[in-house]
Amino acid sequence: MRDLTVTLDGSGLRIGIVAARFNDAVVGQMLDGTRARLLALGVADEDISLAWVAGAFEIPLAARAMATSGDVDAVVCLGCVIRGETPHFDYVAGEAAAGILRVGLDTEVPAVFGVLTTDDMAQAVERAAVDKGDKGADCADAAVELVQLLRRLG
Ligand code: INI
Repeated sequence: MRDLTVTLDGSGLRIGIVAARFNDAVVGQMLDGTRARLLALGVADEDISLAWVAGAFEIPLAARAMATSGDVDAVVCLGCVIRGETPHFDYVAGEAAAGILRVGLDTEVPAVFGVLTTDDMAQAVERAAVDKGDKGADCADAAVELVQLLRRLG
């Protein structure tokens, strides 16, 4: 069997982050986790670009613009949609997920889905906090891994 596992080496990579301001306390935790892990993987701080948007629904368009700019190798999309806080949870969460997936497939620039979809704020904090679930760090790993895997697959 040919093993295509890649090493998580972020040196020289340029990573874009699109972060949604809605539920910014949670998203801020994920942002901290993403940035810290990218630096730990060797990404230079000046090669990390951050753009804020209003909510998760706005993420796909901004992510697409970043992906097609030629300035980044991957886009990490960070947001938090809480079921209890909106009757249109399914639309916001579903369209954000579908849109972010499309960005990756259409542009071939990895777009990582770091949008928490939870029933309540406690679940969101549990998954986002750097000293708990550290979802932001997972997104950094996913971005670097996918860039390296696509390079390897040619
Ligand atoms: N946006 C979020 O990122 N999270 C939410 O929980 C949320 N709620 O609860 O509605 C939310 N709504 C805003 C939406 O993403 C857009 O910004 C807004 O509809 C304007 O297009």
